[in-house]
Amino acid sequence: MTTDQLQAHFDTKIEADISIEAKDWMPDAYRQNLIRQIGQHAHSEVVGMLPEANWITRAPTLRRKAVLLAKVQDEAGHGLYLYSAAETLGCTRQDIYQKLLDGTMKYSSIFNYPTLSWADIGVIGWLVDGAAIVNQVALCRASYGPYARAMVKICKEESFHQRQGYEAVMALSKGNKAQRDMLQDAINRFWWPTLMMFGPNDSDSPNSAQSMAWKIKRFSNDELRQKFIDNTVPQLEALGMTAPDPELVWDETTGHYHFGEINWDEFYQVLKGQGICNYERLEAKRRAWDNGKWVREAASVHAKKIAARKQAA
Ligand code: FAQ
Repeated sequence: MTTDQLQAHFDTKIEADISIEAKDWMPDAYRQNLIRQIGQHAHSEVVGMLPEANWITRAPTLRRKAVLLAKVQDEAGHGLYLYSAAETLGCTRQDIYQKLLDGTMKYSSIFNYPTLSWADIGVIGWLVDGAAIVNQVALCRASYGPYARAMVKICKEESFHQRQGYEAVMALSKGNKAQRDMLQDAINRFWWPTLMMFGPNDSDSPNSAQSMAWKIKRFSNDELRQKFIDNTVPQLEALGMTAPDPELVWDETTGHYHFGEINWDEFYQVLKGQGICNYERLEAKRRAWDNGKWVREAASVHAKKIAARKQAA
């Protein structure tokens, strides 16, 4: 087939909602866009382990500690599914991971904020995983099969994460004044950064139009952000807590909550590497990579020995 015929075949499949699979022909820009998004998503999962891991040794009870350990391990697993999905597009895991370490590939802005109290852990489960699910449920129908299938498995686990987070914040909301104050403080710090997870407003989102035309993204950044707010405000009210947004109000005419303007300067500063924890997060990942060098070398020597034995047999 000529390139024009291959392109026409690809367009027909996108139009008909037929998944694009790893061995199918695809335009190079589609491939590169997916490597960018899936790679960033994978990096977010593994960098996202750090703020929560900060509280594993300080969880208030054995039960909370066991749940947190399991959750952090789940995030590592999500990173692995996503690196595997990215590799089906022809990149290597090592190459994109190196780009994370060099600071040339992004990861979610939310993980550049510190976890200062135990309430932050509940709030991350409730708000951050809650936002991740709203975004990722839509990605279960992404046009690239390996990405969409990874998302189905990840969403099941993220739903559990969101519920455990809400259960943890519910316990604090029913606690004493110090516990309720700690929870309110965590909500105040994480509310706006969580809304930033959905990306810039649609009018400032350079990738959205093409990603939606290719059906990688099924909803725009603003549509998903609004959906998250509509889902979350009743949960906030049930806790008896408030959002740090004086403009947050139910709008009868639109049937949605109206909310105030996000501080986009802060968002872009964090993306440029100037968030509170950007340096610390990348340093932790670089240190782990260096410390793991001997493991990678031992594994590769072992793999070579096995291959040589097989060849000789
Ligand atoms: N942070 O044109 P758009 C989780 C970048 S997983 C950093 O709108 P796009 C689980 C964007 O990459 C959380 N960068 O881009 C968990 C682009 O830069 P580029 C991660 C951001 O791709 C929970 C530029 O801005 N989830 O939380 C952010 O169409 C708890 C222009 O933006 C995913 O990655 C941001 N918030 O839409 C783990 C979901 N927003 O590449 C541990 C998959 C935008 O041109 C604990 N990704 N940028 O240099 C997506 O759905 C999309 O990539 C968006 C951005 C919606 C994030």
